Formats: sequence, structure tokens, C-alpha cells
Amino acid sequence: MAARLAVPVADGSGGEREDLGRPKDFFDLDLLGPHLPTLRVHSGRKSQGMKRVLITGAGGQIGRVLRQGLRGKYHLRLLDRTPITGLEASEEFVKSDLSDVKVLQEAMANIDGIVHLAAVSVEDAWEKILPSNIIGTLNLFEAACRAGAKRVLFASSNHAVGFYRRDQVIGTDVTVRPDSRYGVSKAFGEALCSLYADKYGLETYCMRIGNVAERPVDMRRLAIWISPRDLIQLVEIGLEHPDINFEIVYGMSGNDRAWWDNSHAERLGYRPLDNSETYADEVIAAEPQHDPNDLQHIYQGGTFVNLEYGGGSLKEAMRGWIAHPVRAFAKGKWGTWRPRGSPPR
Ligand code: 15L
Repeated sequence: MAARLAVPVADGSGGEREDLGRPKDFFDLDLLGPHLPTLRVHSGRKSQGMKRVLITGAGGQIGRVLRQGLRGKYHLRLLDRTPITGLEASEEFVKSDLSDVKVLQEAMANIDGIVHLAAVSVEDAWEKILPSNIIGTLNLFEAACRAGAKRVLFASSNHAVGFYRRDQVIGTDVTVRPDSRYGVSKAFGEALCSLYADKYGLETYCMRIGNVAERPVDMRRLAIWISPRDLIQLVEIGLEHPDINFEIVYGMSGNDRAWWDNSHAERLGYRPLDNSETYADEVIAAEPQHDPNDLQHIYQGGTFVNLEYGGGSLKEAMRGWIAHPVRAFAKGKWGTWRPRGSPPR
């Protein structure tokens, strides 16, 4: 499967040139920091007969969870820019970031499935988000296409839809409403999943992950928490399901207080084993008093919503009040009006 894409490349002259003359190497990666040399693979002992899975960003928190859950079932090629030690028999390590399509393509040799986790994992400046989450993710998909990869699982985030209110339940078919630059980058990744599936036949599976932890840490996480074993189940479905085209699932356990309709994941066979309700009494007792009019408690994205807030959600909030004045009054949601541009309380 060959992807062909013409990307305008800045040539330093103040204008742009169409770099159509280099169909195999058309990205100007100087923007992205130093290129890494040819790939070196450090492996544990060989594991025969297992499917081979590449995990990018394997050294991060979610990478460690997946490593524990998937090792022994899959041969894992762990890619990270910082060394990963203590490799097990069925693991190998590749030192790389996302800046070089060719290096990523090499890392995908003899791989059955790719789990793309590598990213800046919280809100940050464009200078950080752009090379890593936007261009890096584009490089990943481009490399997957060139390597003839079959399937990519993309770690999207609840922050791609963080500007939906908590008093509504959303499915996977809603328009994205990112709450941050980070959320935009995840929405971009989902769009790539869609494009590369429809255009090039790559099988893609986006997990809009809530919060991965041993237990939910606060009220918000009672809605969006996913336990490690449920996440592993969701990833295994992504790797194994025979009928994946372009899918979006929510990365949450079977939480009673969910804001998301995860029936698509259920159709694919997801049967979460955990429910945040187990911890609800404890979490609610420990939750500090908060202002119900504070946007971070109105919108799903929590604190990401408040960051640099400039009054933009006012109209939408008012639509909510007009549509449901009684409910809004009962929930104490009057009084969030403030002039555009004034900081949130
Ligand atoms: C995410 O997407 C982040 O990667 C993680 O750090 C948490 O902030 C999580 O969302 C969350 O919303 O709790």
C-alpha cells in the first residue's frame, strides 16, 4: 500500500515550495529536531509464534500498564526516546522519537499491530504539542502506510470532547469539542485515523481514554476512570477483532456515572470488569467542596477547560439554561454568566 502526499515545505525564502520531486521523502523534518540514526533494536530472547506488536511511548504510564498486561501474549517491540530496561523474553526495545518517518517505518518491520501512545500527555504550548502530537502522529501514520502496516490503535483522549457538558451523555458519533491544544491534537489523530482508513485501507481504532489508574481519584474520575485490566481488554479487542475499519471507543470501565455511551465498544465485545461505583463513597467523602458554577465542574474536561479560559462557552452554557431552566436552577447553575474575556472564578 503506497501513500502519496504532497506537503508544502518551508524553504526559508519566506514562501513555500511544493516538494513534489521527493515522493519518498517529502517531509522537511528539520522542524522536528535532530534525526536519529539508523535503528538499533535491543531484544530479549526470541518468542516464537506470537503476534508482534509495536508500542510507541512504551515507557510512559499507559505503556507500562500495557506492557504488563500484554507481555507473554504478544511479542512487544517497545519504542521510546528514553531507554527501557528490564526487558522480558518477549520484549525488545527501540530508541526513537517520532521525528523521522524512515526510522518509524523500520521500527514497523514484521509487526502485526501498532499501539500509538507516544505524545505530550497533558496541555502544553504549541511548541511542544505540534512536533510531538501533531507532526509526530502524522509521521507515525505515514510510516505505517509505507511499511504496509495492517492496523493502528491510537490513544486518543477524553479531552478531544472535553467541552461537552457533564449533564449530557455523548456517543462516539458527536462532533469533537476539544478543551485544549492537547485535545485538538487528539482530535487531529482521530481525523488521521479516519483519513488513513478511508483513503489507504489502514485499519484504525481510536480509544478516547478517560483516566487510567488503579482506582478513581476524584468525582470527575468516577465518570471517566478505566482500570488497567479494562484498558488491556480494550486494547486486545483493538488488536484482535477481525472487523476493524475506523472505530472510536471510549476508554472507560463500566462506570455507573459515565458521561459516555460506549455501546460501540460493547458491540465489538468489550465487557468491562470494573465499575468506579466500588470506590464512590470513599471518593465522594474525600472530595473538597467546590463551586458548582466553576466551568471545570460543568464541562467534562475538568481543569483543562479552565486553562486560559476566555469566555467562549458562554453562549453554549446559556443555550443549556434556556433549554433546561428548571434543571439548571435545581442544580444551582445560574450565575455562571460573566462578560466575555473575564477570567473564570
Ligand atoms: C488525559 O488525556 C491525560 O493524558 C491524563 O494526564 C489525564 O489528564 C486524563 O486525560 C484525565 O482527563 O484525567
